[in-house]
Amino acid sequence: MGQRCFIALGANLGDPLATVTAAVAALRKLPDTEFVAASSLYRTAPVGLKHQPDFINAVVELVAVLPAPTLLDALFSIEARFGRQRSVKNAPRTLDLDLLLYGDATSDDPQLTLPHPRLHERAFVLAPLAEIAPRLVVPGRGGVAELLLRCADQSVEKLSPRTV
Ligand code: PH2
Ligand code: MG
Ligand code: MG
Repeated sequence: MGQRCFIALGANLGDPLATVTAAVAALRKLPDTEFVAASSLYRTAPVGLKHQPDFINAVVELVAVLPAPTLLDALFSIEARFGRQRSVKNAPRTLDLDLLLYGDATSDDPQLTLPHPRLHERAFVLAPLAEIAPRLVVPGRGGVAELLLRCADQSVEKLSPRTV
């Protein structure tokens, strides 16, 4: 039996719409995983460092037979393929892939904290997550729909397929 996993995609450098679309296609092809769903793309205001371009965000659901650290390595290699450079925290990026949830696993490991430590307070994650898994409960945090209501002050815009 695999683990139900959710991955957040984010990009705000280069051609973020094309990058996130291509990254979803790369996630579809990951070995030892079964692709379940991809959210719409969202245009979102930057959270954290304000003076940077808007992001394109999305969330993908898959079932993974891979152990979480192996899945994380696979995500890092997709980021690298899309030209990700690591500088300061929250810097603009060509592609960020974050493992949000790995089944019900909880972990305090700084290399891989599960659930993702900030997912419950970020509309740019919760809006696409609630779109594909509206009844999902984040261990220790609560239901995604309720969590999203609490971030109503954060601006996210769902893009219609025509704008993508
Ligand atoms: N990612 C961050 C910091 N801030 N803001 C938005 N809107 N979208 C992101 O993906 C994002 C962010 C760190 O990973
Ligand atoms: Mg991130
Ligand atoms: Mg990241």
